Amino acid sequence: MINELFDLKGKVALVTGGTHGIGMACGMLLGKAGAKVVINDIFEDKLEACKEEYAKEGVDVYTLTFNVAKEDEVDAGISQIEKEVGPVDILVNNAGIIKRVPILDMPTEEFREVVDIDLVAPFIVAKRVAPSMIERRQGKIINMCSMMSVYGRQNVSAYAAAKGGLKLLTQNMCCEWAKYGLQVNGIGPGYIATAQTAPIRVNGHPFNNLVMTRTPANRWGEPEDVGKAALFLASKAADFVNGQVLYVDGGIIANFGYVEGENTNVE
Ligand code: NAP
Ligand code: GCO
Repeated sequence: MINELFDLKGKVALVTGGTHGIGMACGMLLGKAGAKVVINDIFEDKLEACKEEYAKEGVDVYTLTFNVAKEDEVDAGISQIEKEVGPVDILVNNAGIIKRVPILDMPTEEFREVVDIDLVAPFIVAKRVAPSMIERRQGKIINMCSMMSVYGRQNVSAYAAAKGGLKLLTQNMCCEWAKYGLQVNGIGPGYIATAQTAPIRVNGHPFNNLVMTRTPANRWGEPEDVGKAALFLASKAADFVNGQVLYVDGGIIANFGYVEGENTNVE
């Protein structure tokens, strides 16, 4: 009974941006749960390289190169997946970028690029796979949000605006598609140790210290922490979970913060 809840045999899962980091962790666990996993990336060489890593863990992935922000490439890509693998049952809209630039220094084109990939692209890909899910009265869409879906922070305005929008887009997809048997949810990772956060994760970097003190679990998350949440949301166990963002953040969102040596336990 319990294993059946998380058994994804016979399901086709598409993970965008799945050649490393959080996307790979999601693809790996969905594959280990029995799904036929399709990994997308924008660069062919990275897709070839990741196949070996997946295979080492016993997961044979199908790979496809397309830019998630280009609607014609997404349309052609999904058509190829439907033809060669099968209709998409599970979509993980994981691909994303970040640019850490103060608003006053950020060229509008760069702002648009971040929003295009982090917000418009999940719209494009979900809109392309949803009709088949609706026809089959089943489907799981998981949008990779962020704690920046609810928090701002200096220098990540485009990213936070996109991830905030992605939270509400997730809720709207739920409003329109839940009645057809689709479950649409988000995952909001906290600070996770990947290439994306490498620049701010070096020991001694002030930001690394901030994350360690602001995160009650007192550690950076691992991509696998997020992959487990994706497995849950992709499984039967989450069939009545809809329009939610599941934060995988070690408690950081729940925590106002503290300073060493504070003495607030006073009458
Ligand atoms: P990452 O290491 O930068 O990986 C992002 C992936 O997206 C890469 O595989 C990248 O491919 C791919 N990608 C970027 N633009 C693309 C495009 N136009 N078309 C197709 N693929 C594209 O990031 P990560 O840390 O694993 O994060 C994955 C997701 O989680 C992102 O949406 C990120 O915003 C979100 N997130 C991350 C954290 C964190 O702390 N790491 C926290 C919250 C949310 P290339 O490598 O070939 O460019
Ligand atoms: C940053 C980090 C964050 C994380 C993540 C936190 O510069 O603050 O990169 O944006 O990527 O989104 O949830």
